[in-house]
Amino acid sequence: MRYSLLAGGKRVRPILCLASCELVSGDVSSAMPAACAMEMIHTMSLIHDDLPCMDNDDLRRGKPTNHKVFGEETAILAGDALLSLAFEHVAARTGPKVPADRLVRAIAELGSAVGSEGLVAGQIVDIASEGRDIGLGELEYIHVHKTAKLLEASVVCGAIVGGGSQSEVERVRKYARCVGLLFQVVDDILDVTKSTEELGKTAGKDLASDKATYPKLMGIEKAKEFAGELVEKAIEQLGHFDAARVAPLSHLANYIASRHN
Ligand code: GRG
Repeated sequence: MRYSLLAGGKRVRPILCLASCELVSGDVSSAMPAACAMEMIHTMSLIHDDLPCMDNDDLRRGKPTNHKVFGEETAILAGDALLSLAFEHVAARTGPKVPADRLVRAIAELGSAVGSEGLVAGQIVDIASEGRDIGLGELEYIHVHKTAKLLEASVVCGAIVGGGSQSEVERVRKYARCVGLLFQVVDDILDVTKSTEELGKTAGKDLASDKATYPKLMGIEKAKEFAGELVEKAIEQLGHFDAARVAPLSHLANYIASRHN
């Protein structure tokens, strides 16, 4: 559990959770257990995604994958235990300043982001799409569920724990939906541009591979335009909030749009 959780990574989900709590003028220390839980769930999904029965990857965050080091049985159990610890951590460690009804709402958000309408839904459709052509609608479904749902839960839980009103929570949810999709569109663009740079080739890895990606389905220029529209739409949602508190989330949207890894 420690090996994968502490292996590095950008920590985008916990940062989003804390920034969202700050946006609604909440006490950031109250959102720390939820922020850590997001990273635990994200890490468990990476451990399971890398397994031989899933993507069968050897490297993650620049290190050998969990199952390569500890074996498949331990990797599965480490993932299961991280998932369970995430819920225990939020429930047991969120301080008494957060009213119980808010805590329960945050835990429900977390559960729905992970289960059969969240990460698992995205993964199962992704697996079912292997070896056949898919369109933009199905690609979006996969990314919304595999990637955007947990980003959404991170932002929404930060706002709930921070004491945001219902309308504030719904605004940050819209922000997160745009940022979640943006995250994946940029990932797909980076796959093309990075492999083009690394290999010195004109066609990037993903344009050549079978996997459906935004650049492959809409072309690289249109994918970049789409990313630009998503950033604008995300930042638009922040217009309603205190301008002095908006900077972290608006910079994060721009960071996700312009990141290089
Ligand atoms: C939840 C029970 C349960 C199972 C999980 C395996 C699985 C089902 C879902 C796969 C989810 C997955 C691996 C989605 C990809 C998400 C993604 C964009 C990963 C990369 O995120 P970054 O770039 O990575 O934030 P770092 O390493 O920086 O944290």
